[in-house]
Amino acid sequence: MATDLVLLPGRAAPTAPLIAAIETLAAAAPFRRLQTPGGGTMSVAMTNCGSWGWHSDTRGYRYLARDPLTGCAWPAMPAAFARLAGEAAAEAGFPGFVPDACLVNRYEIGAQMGAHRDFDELDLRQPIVSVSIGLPAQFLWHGEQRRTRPRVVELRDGDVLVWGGRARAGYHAVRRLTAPDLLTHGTTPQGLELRYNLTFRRAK
Ligand code: MD6
Ligand code: FE
Repeated sequence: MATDLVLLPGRAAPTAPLIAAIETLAAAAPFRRLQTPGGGTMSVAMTNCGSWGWHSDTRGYRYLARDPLTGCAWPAMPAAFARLAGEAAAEAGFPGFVPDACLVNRYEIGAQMGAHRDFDELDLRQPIVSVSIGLPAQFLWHGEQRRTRPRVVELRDGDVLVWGGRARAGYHAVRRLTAPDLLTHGTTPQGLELRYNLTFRRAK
């Protein structure tokens, strides 16, 4: 794995309490499929919690203090989320990480995320902590150039990926989510037929 891209396998397990918290916050700030600046619709549904929420529409990418769907502030970040993110960052070598934004991604079967860089935060010395929940996914690390053939990182339920330093500005993507292989998985975690990803950032 690239330097400064640190996988903490199972660090967020068990994920049932995280799923319950996601369902609670999604009741206040519903999942929605955002428009891309180019006019397309993302296949991943998103919502946020914390002081800032990541948003995309035809005007571009940015952080907003209020949910444009409801006009309300984003739901507060659960204390357990902030603690998990801070502890995982410290274990990966980034002490003092205090997230003010948590983007919640929901992938149904068939959803994917194209290659991108996370570049909308003010201080790129701050890491990102990413928590995977539910179905496994293949995370694709391209690195400095979008066209570089990616390294594949399998992200499973409860895995935490911490990302910072020289890796912070790298291109990455998530391969199209496929139906679980019942031979290798038996049943899906908690019967979840989808994947959630929490990405904790310091936006401002
Ligand atoms: C995902 N994650 O895992 C999408 N970005 O569903 C990301 O785009 C991401 O996991 C920056 C840092 C970590 C990530
Ligand atoms: Fe990203």
